Amino acid sequence: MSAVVSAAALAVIGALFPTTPANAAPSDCAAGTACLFKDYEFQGEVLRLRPGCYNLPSQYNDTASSVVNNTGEMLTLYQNYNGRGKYVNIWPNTSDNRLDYEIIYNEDNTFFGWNTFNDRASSYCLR
Ligand SMILES: [Ca+2]
Repeated sequence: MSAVVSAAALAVIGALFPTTPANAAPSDCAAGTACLFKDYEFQGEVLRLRPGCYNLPSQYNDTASSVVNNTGEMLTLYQNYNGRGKYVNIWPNTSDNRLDYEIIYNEDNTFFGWNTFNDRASSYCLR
């Protein structure tokens, strides 16, 4: 009986203090935008990206684990700030639910190989 009461009490608390949705999805990244997620499967904190080339804010540095590119532009994620270091291309209108098995290029645009890019992105270009 007490368990029923507790559940009812929790339901009331939930109604009073609604939480953010637990399950994010690529559709949470609006059409025409690109987004980085801190966790796999489009979970965790999301950062919406702007057209152009930028360093990631410090709180998002080396945290991206999944990505959505709902734009017609190429999204390039770089391992270092200022578009430096190894990089991975996220093609237009694609998403990647786990940045852990990627085609990686060296800074000189030569092919590096397949490797993880999880928690590595520090800057990006969307163009
Ligand atoms: Ca990095």
